[in-house]
Amino acid sequence: MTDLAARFRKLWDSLAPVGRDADSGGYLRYALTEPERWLRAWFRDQADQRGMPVQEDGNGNLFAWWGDPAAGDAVLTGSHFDSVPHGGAYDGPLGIVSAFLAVDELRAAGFTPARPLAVGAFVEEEGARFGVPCLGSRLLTGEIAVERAAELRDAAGVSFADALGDRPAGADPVLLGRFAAFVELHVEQGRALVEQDAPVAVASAIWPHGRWRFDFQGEGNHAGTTRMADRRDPMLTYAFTVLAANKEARLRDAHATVARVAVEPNATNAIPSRVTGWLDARAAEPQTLHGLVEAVRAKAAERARRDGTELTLTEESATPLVAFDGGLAKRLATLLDAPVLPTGAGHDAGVLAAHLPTAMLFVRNPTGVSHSPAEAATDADCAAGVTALARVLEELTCR
Ligand code: HGY
Ligand code: MN
Ligand code: MN
Repeated sequence: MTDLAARFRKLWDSLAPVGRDADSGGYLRYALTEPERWLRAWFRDQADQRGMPVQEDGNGNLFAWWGDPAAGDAVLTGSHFDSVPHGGAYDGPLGIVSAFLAVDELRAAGFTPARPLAVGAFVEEEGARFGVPCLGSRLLTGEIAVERAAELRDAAGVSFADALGDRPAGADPVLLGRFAAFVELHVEQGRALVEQDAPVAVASAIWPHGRWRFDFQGEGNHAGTTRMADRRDPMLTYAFTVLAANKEARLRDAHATVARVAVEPNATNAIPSRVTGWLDARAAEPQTLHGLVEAVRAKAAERARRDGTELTLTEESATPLVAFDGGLAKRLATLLDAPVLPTGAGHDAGVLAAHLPTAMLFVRNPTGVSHSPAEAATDADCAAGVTALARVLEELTCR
């Protein structure tokens, strides 16, 4: 194992156990809960060890600075700590651990950046607790209203503002204006690098994607005394909609997932009064995504008419097609002699890309699996990712 791989493993092991579920092996690192707060303290400690002052932006995002923030033209790197329920180890934290190690690599080489460099940790990237993905970066950039963000609530009814300990500060154009570029390193969520036998890639684009909430209202009643013909059962409309989403996505070579459902009253012997399902839909092209969601809506509405139920559809989050800065992607792919890949996964880099030149680096994931305990990366490839990130940061801050 090379020295860098060993140093990666040592730093990785310092946070790997935090929030890990002993049964599933997956992670339960929801934003601003105890495990993620431990990781935020770890972030501060790592920054302190490197003499990097930490700035909070009032939205839950952290920024560790190498150089004077007021000098402007800074290069930001980093990612997020939070996970989906029983998510993998690498999705998010790999970008933050790699960023601190890249700083170490640059310093060990005697490099001093000509412009400030910052390591960032964005809050609630997965949206697993408060329902809106990239909440921290959307707040920083003003892409979500503070009032809406403050009132987002988790399953226990705790608001984001309460979890944060204050009303979120919202857009910070002064801080955002201090960044000239953002580079996020992330574990690949697919097998393209395995197939191309390369440890690192540069991102070209993020598919347009979003989350839509389908509320089906029916009539609660007794499971044993209600004739089938007399029922207005929202579970039927929900079940049909799940199958319709799968079919319409296959017809369009798009992706549709209904993986979260809430049932009221959720009792074995009571016909539900209400069923809520969340659709995660993604496609390579915006018009394909729009067509997919509209087709699912129309099929759900048609079935609701037949079932005597009522459908309410709410768009909870939408991310347009993100085409990363082409010149930057090409420059980095040439620098690293790395392939260029699109992704169907959303990232804070996808939000920031609308505000400043942004790039992503992907690190090979042997399983290609993500949002699951099966997500993986080898120490050697993670070390290659650190080396690549250090080279990119040097290239972007050397003048
Ligand atoms: O859902 C996504 O694509 C990202 O992991 N938040
Ligand atoms: Mn993720
Ligand atoms: Mn992620």
